[in-house]
Amino acid sequence: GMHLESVLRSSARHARPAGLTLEYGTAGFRTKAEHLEHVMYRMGLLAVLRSKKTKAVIGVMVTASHNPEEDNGVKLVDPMGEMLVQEWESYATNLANAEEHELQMVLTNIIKQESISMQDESCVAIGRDTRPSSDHLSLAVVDGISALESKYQDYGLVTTPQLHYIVCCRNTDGRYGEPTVEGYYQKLSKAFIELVKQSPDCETEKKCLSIDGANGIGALKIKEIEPHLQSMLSLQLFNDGSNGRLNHMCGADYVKVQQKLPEGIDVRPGERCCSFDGDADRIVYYYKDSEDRFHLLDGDKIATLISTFIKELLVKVDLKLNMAVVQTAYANGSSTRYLEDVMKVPVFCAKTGVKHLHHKAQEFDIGVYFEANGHGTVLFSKAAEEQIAQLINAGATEEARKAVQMLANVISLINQTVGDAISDMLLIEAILAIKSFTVQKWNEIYTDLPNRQLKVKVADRKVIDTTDAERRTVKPPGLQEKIDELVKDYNMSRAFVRPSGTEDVVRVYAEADTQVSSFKQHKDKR
Ligand code: 16G
Ligand code: ZN
Repeated sequence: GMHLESVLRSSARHARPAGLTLEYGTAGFRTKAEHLEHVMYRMGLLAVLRSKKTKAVIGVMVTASHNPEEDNGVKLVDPMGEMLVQEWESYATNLANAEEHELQMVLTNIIKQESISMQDESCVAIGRDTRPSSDHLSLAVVDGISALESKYQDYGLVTTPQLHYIVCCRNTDGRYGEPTVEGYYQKLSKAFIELVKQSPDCETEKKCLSIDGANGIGALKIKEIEPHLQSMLSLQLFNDGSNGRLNHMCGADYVKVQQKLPEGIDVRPGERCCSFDGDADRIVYYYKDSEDRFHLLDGDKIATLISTFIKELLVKVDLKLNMAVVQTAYANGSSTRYLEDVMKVPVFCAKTGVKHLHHKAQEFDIGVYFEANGHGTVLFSKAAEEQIAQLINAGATEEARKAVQMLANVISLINQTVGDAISDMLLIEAILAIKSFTVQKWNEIYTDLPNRQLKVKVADRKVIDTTDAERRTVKPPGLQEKIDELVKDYNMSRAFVRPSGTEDVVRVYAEADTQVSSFKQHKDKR
């Protein structure tokens, strides 16, 4: 048809580099920014098709998250603010890899297979991070959208979770909130202030938190939300992008993997700090003690803090909602043991990648999910939200009324569409204030097992195949037996290998109750 001719004409302006094949992986497409123009254009096209198919606004986010500044990437956001449904990932891959002369055929196939009616309305919401390449690349997305004569709205510089929030608001008639960045600030800050007002020392103590903005979009947005917080939280922002490079020696991924302080942040002993990643969908906390030792509070510690808090509130209001925590293989064994044995909260393990955790968490009235790397949120079922809303002002005691109000505010404060560094940070800060917890006290809830994470370059990472939520390998033969052999000489030990979904490497994880190697004894024994 006529539309597809204009698609091909504009496509010539965003030519695909010969021989480049990419895959829509765990977090969309991700590679060097200079190789992505055709992908952006084509994702603009795909977003329009997805919008027509779902009869809803679809999001396109241009970001490469925690990856280096010269990289970029793109992912699509589905109507409820969720990740693109898995069945469409292969359409994305096919479209990105099609030769120029195949483009029309690939598009026609998607339209046919999904029975898309091209006359239907469509609208795409676009967002981008602060990378130098993002502006230009997001214009290529616009070009794709325009080639199919679709409506769109460019929200410009936003965090990934802000775009997810906006898409969800747009498709729920504003029931989730006002579909603007300002609406997001208002929703979150109102809930935060109401929560913090419940803390015992709210009048006396100013809570000071140091934030490493990873020189990215999160820093920009922290500056915007701060005036809304009415001095209920005093923030000190570092790595705000004014000198350093994005994610360079800083940010949540650096701090988690290196297990050390980021550069560019001034840390006094005992002071609470946190790091965002490059698109502000991850957060980790940390502090240094008086002996200069570094202590990390990762996604597992955050999941524990939040789920404990919610469970305590549920007991106070006498609501029988089922709550579970969803983790990945990377979750520290101590966190799993604490949640199951002490908190009596059921814990489930999902494959790496937000979509897997999110999906599992949807099975419960309240599903708390966090990856150890700091990506996570809390999902409340519709039934849970309704039960909580009905109890407002109906509590038997003052304490129960307060607890219901707090639950309602937790629901407003948490970004249920996706993990969100700003929203998670505000919830954590509110919980610490309400419980009068210092960061040390939070850290002492349980003690992490020492652990290490490495990446190994191999010829073909796809020869490794895993099962049991990536905790065991089934291929190549013999590998799992070798791992078992090494692990069995240590207490509380666990190790696994898995092919990365975002890089051409194999990841290796190990933990045990000691960092001292028994390798020597092991050899002596034989
Ligand atoms: C992506 C995922 C993240 C996961 C990471 C694992 C999303 C939005 N992001 O960044 O959740 O932890 O990939 O990467 O799903 P890996 O497969 O290379 O270890
Ligand atoms: Zn991210």
